[in-house]
Amino acid sequence: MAILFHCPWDNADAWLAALQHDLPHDEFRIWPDLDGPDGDASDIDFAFVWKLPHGVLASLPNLVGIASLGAGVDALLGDPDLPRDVPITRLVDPLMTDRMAEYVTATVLHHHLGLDVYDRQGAEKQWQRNRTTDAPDRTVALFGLGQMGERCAQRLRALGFDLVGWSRTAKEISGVHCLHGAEGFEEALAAAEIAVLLLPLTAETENLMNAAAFAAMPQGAYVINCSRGEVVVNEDLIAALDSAQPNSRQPNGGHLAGATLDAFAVEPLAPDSPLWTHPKIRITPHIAALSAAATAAPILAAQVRRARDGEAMHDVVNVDGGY
Ligand code: OXD
Repeated sequence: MAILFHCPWDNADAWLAALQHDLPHDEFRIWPDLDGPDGDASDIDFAFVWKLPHGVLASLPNLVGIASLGAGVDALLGDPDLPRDVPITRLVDPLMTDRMAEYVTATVLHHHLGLDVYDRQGAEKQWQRNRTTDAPDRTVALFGLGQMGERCAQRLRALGFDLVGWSRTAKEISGVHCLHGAEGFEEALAAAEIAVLLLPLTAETENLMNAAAFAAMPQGAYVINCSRGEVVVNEDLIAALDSAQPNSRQPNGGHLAGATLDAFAVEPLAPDSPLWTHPKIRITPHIAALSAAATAAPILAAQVRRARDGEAMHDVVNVDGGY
């Protein structure tokens, strides 16, 4: 059998080598070559893909499974010709979950300790100590309570932060005040001194963080987007960062104190995007939870074996739910 592989990243060769190591008897067909040296598309029964052009999966008549090479599946689900009867899995790798938790912890601490403000003061050679807040007095709200949200909660709880969590449906996580649904969303926003976005991109989450949501957050709140660019309305974010606050104790005014953004609707972020140059926005190039070939390959190989043996695969996406 053959596996279709499409990994438009700079380390595609490392991925292919790791996958070939874990699936030594498979032939890998690298998009756009669906036929291989002497076969055709009907040989392909599995696809390991990231941002494959729409319609390709529908042209594979013998597919038994599709695996995303990343945690998110919105690009796959956005294919209007997606074969609805073939199970799709998201990549759930404990290494990626740990990487996300490290990124979120570092970014929360950076703002919590006021290092973002000291960076700006330093650029002006300004020696000034600012008011401090202790972790139990700082509320971090995690929007999205999947595996990554839960791991972030564990790490932040260990540091003593007050934690609120929000998800579409009810969840329970020890040490986290869990909220859900539309009413819970308002309560979570009102508490969110630091909002961490870990939501999948769905019809409900697109543009969720808009002017109304930012206005509902406390004065001086900070936003960390590790989900998808489309979840945040950038113009509204910039307006909330720039809004005049004459009585504010924030050194640079604005309803929001700042934002760290790791995901964008179009990547790479365009050079002329105003997000690059905004003094209160830090950009990272979608690195919060990078997937790693060495740990992902055995996970993906096990999914292939399950599908070929007629067993249910793990971490199967709910196509109608969008994640
Ligand atoms: C993602 C990833 O889905 O980086 O964003 O895996």
